[in-house]
Amino acid sequence: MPQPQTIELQNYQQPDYHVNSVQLTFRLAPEGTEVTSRVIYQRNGDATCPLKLDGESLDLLSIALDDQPLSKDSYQLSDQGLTLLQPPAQFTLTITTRIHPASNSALEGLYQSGGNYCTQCEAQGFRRITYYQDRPDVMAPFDVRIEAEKATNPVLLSNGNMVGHGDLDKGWHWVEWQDPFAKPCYLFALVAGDLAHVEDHFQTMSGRDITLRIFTEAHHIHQCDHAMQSLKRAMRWDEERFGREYDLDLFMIVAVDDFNMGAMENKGLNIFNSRLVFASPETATDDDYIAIEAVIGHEYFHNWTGNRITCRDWFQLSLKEGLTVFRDQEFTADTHSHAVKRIEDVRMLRTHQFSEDASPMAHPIRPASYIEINNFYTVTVYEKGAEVVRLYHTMLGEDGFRRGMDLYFERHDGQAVTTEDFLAAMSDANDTDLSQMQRWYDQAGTPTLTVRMSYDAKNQRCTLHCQQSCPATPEAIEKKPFLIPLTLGLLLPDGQEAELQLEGDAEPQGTERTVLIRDNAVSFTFINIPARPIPSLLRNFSAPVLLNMEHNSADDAFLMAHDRDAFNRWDAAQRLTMKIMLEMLHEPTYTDSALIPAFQILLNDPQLDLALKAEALTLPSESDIAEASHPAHPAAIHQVRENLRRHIAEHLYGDFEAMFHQLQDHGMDDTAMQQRKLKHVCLSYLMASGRKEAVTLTYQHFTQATHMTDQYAALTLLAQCDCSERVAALQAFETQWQGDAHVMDKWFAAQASSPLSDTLASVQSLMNHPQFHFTNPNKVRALIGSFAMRNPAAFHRADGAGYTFLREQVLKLDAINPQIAARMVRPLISWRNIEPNGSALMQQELKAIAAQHGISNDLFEIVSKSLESDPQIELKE
Ligand code: B3K
Ligand code: ZN
Repeated sequence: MPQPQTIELQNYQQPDYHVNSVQLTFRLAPEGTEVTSRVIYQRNGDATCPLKLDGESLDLLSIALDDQPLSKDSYQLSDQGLTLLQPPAQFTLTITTRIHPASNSALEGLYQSGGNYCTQCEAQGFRRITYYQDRPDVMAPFDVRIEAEKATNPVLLSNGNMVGHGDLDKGWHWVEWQDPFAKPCYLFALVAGDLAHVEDHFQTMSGRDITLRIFTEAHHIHQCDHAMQSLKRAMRWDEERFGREYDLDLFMIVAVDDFNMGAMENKGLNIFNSRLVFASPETATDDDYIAIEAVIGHEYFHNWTGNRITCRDWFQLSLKEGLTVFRDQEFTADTHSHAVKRIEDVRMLRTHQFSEDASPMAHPIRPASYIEINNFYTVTVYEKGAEVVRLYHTMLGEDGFRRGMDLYFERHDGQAVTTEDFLAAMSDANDTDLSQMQRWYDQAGTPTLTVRMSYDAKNQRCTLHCQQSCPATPEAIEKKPFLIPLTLGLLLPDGQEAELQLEGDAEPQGTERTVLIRDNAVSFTFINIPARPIPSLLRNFSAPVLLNMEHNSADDAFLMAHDRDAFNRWDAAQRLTMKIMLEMLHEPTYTDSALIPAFQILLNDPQLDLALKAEALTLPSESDIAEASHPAHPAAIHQVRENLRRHIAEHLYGDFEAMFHQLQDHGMDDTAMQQRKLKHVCLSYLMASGRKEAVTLTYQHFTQATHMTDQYAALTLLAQCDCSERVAALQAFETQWQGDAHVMDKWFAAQASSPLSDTLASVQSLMNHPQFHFTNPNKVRALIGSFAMRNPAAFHRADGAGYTFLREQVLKLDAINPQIAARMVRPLISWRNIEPNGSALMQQELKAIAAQHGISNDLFEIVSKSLESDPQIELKE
């Protein structure tokens, strides 16, 4: 196959033509939609140059320049687009194309979902609608006219404000929309179909009334209230925390069933995967409720960070995504709990991003090259990107950060900019040199921060010796030092915090402070420290690094009990249990005397927030342990984790049982959610004991459940246990919920993530279930994704059948939906970190995929990069 083209950041050039305005007319038909675009172009510069328009899978019906049909020799047409050879300096280009929404299974461009029309244009879907300069730095106001059969498509939506509508012949009608804000074409959206809506209103801080509408198929309309309330909370929060007000008079959300990701921030017309809109206590878990609120917030917040200020090019993706994730994290934290949100985010970062950063797909948050940009909507660009934004917040404080944001909005509103522009705004607004921050954008890999403490009792001096290093990653072998803020406290033996006075300070400056590490090695000496302290480092996870500090188990147990930083109390528990499990991998009978008493104190501590308890009692995941052990033996890791859970459960059975019965949750408020969370951690330990009575209790919890949170937690636990209650619960759940596609996704996921030995066979047979559809990404994620990404023990079975299954599914998917295929293949790419037998089998499947003719660029990029030589090994040679 011809080598696909690599796009490089260093080759960026401004567009050859600006666009003054865009008028689009759609005549909708499932098999042949006609799109007419009328665009006014203006040359950017003096010299004559061709106009290159992107276009894919389009039938060109007509083309005219200033309303004169163009002769065939004045343009060139290819699979990639259309080039006007010698256009004038300013002109109107009118192009009509035909596209095929009904057969568009890639879900990019204009496609149908459940008979309704919708679009997805980010990153490069607009070129599947019409010929255009499909790049984010071409911004223009859009006017859109939609014509369609009225009976089947009574609702016709696009961005901005509706400015007219009327009837046409033969039962058709039209609607016109105008979006006054110049936007890149990736934010264009169109929705048409038979949709109902709920409506509400929001009064902005300046007193404007905004109409809010959520559209869905009529039978889901009663499940939209939580999404609507979340939207209103998000709008208020953005005003209060960032001073940002909504700018149009109408804000719409549409829920669709077939969607490649979670949601899309199209200007004034967000399109959502319906999984992230619908919620009722009977059908959605507490986690679903929180996720819906977060994603509604995220897409809404893009209106300022993404839409009003957008990216100059796709290398800058983290400019909008990292920043908007940071904003949605803060929204959730302010609305619920800062500590719990931070723990969840760090857990996710460590499990998914640290492993990506250690994989052949490691890339900086601003990559320097790509083959397929859709492959870079990653945990690195999003979550590590958000951590980098958080670094400014940690170093500058809330007020300094806000000054930086205000300057960023003031300078760049209406522009397409770069991450350097963001850095400059933060720096200039605070009169601080932050240039070293640039390395976080340019270098991949997770830095390790090694800290050694020395204490001089005679002079009461405590010194922290800090060193940083970062492994080689594909873009660079040698790394320059990062700017790392280290937030810390020093705990004295009585549990009190020491006053922190750095050598040279006139006086102590509180008991917590953030020191900046700029070089590879640096020391900080604190004076007047009356006794040898136990350091509490990297509080609130002040930087996305691996902390390497020689804490013994007693220190960790001490920090678990006394650290006043809730995050670090949790992290001490993680470190303690991680250390035990790593020991157990070598010595299965290993026990640690500090653990059980520490867990018992934690479980029964009346002061501690329930959700924090639940987090602290949850062991590091199998993927986290795999990340910490080289090479990883997934089966042994699973066994060790289960053994430790059983050990804890046997010792604390009575405590877990008492706590389970004591927690009485009612309703959907934060307290009830926290109670359920802890209750289910207790139930999972009871099940880990292997006692029959625990199975009976879980089954009872399942049958008596009135909330999906309870029902699904019990179902998941039963699905992991080889018992008759498993069969009964799975059957009852299926019978009850076969009419609800989203709840059925949970049923698929519960089975696919069970570590039982016959899971692969069940997954294979579930692919023939009437509710499973290969063309629906949610189904693929629930069944194939859960098996390959959330079930290491089953996926890595020794005979390699899990890998073969994934290869077969990925190749089938690639012909339908390359974006999803390229997502699903990822569990295979970490083959270098797996024990030799599994590693060879995984590599073999990757090679088999690479050898297939005609695979998509999406899949090619991931597979070829994962097979390229290892930078770590090159380093050693
Ligand atoms: N910006 C979209 C993601 C688009 C993904 C394109 N492959 C959703 C979001 O991050 O808000
Ligand atoms: Zn986003």
